[in-house]
Amino acid sequence: MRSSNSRVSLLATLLLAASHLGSSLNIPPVYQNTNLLRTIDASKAYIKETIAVIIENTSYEPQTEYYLPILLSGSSAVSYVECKDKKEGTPCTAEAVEDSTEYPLQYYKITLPKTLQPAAQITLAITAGITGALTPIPAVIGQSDKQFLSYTDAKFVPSPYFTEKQKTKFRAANGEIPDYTIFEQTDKSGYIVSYGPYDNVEPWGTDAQVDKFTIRFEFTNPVVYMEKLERDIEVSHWGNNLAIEERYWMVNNGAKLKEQFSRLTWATTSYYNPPTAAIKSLLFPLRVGSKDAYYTDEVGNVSTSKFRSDSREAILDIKPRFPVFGGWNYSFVVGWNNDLPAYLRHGEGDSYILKVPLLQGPSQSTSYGKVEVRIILPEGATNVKYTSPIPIHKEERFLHKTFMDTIGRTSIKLTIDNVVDEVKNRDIIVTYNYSTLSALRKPLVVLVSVFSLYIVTAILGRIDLSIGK
Ligand SMILES: *[C@@H]1O[C@H](CO)[C@@H](O)[C@H](O)[C@H]1NC(C)=O
Ligand SMILES: *[C@@H]1O[C@H](CO)[C@@H](O)[C@H](O)[C@H]1NC(C)=O
Ligand SMILES: *[C@@H]1O[C@H](CO)[C@@H](O)[C@H](O)[C@H]1NC(C)=O
Ligand SMILES: CC(=O)N[C@H]1CO[C@H](CO)[C@@H](O)[C@@H]1O
Repeated sequence: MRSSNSRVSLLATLLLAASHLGSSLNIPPVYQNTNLLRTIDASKAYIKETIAVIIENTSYEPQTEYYLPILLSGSSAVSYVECKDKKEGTPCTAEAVEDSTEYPLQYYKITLPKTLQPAAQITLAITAGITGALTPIPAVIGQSDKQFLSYTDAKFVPSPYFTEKQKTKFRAANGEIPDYTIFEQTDKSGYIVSYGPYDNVEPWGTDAQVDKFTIRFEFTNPVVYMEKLERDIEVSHWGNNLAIEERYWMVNNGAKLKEQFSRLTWATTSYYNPPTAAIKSLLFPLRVGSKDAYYTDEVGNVSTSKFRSDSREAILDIKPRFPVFGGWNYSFVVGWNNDLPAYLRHGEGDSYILKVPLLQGPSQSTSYGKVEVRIILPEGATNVKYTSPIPIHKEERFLHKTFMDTIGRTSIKLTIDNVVDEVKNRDIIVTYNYSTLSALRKPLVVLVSVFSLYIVTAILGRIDLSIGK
């Protein structure tokens, strides 16, 4: 993790190691964590960590910035960090900051929702989604075996500040927890393993000794991971339609299947519908009013899907052609239509406001390696702006050409890496200008094509093509 290779920075790193685990950020010790509760929720296919902390300004200056390091063990990565004032609900920003540290810590700089005066306190609620932190142990299991996942983290919550009192609660997916590290003040009750309360914990790592705990628990659900999702949102003023198509590259990241898959065993046990670590079906809760849903894969239309849409709900229930076991992958496409007026509003002049979910996806807990959302607007749409509910990592603008298009449709492609479905169903707001003239382009093109076709036919009709009558 140490990136420096020149002597000077090595020296600097060594000097800093005496303070905060070699962090090059030089974080001033201006706070104390008065009371901190960390909750680690492992009931999903990824980790949701929540930190509720009362912080106090122990300096002589008003403060606005607070630092939070997150420990990344193994192949884990932070998907998102969000923060708010726990009492008033006002959001605060959390941004990842670069530093060179001896430990795999990712530091976040949190800008407080309001300036904290000396001796004043504020309670922060910080949530983080962490992917790749759950390891199946054993890594390989039989078709009807139970699946167990393992999680490792630091006993004390990493913090560059002194912590007066802290406690950690780990919530497993169910009560079957065969192994867990036991320290002083360790308790297991039902789904929860808790560590602490621990009093007067020094800033993390100053004593160089970083205790870790490992918890292994049963996980009866598949670990659904979409390596990639391409989501197209296509607006048609002309057709008064909003079309959504999603192309998924799915993998089950759970324990791998030991022997050959036995369809017979599967068929006989399926009758009792036992919990399984294989992906048997995926349920897509769509927005009310969704229609014309379809589901295809590499082979073609898959008939084992159900779609139900009424005035209260719209649900697409798909069943892959085979149960997707650990280590297996499956690619498929789903799509549906919606009436445009439910998503599009006409603003001032020739401006339009589109409000549509950035991410939808299945109801089973899911994480995504890469999400590419393409928003395809009509031909001639200009002045495109958007407000995203989550940070976008890459943006591309292009013209999307299809049948009967002249200049191509105004499109934007937004790429987001490492997403967890915690952030799904939040709307992206896209505004653009679209003039009446542009709106006439489509019917004009159609008219002109039909007319030219007519002329050509008429001309051809007059030419005598018959051979020597
Ligand atoms: C695809 O399958 C669905 C579900 O059985 C069926 O309703 C639909 O007609 C099929 N579509 C085509 C094009 O075969
Ligand atoms: C899916 O599995 C096949 C066969 O094991 C492999 O060749 C392919 O690369 C995998 N695709 C993905 C997206 O992992
Ligand atoms: C877009 O429409 C708004 C509202 O009519 C107008 O104020 C603005 O100038 C337009 N922008 C462009 C680039 O046409
Ligand atoms: C200027 C001031 O009031 N500083 C205070 C900041 O908070 C610490 C701890 O509460 C106090 O000891 C300081 O006096």
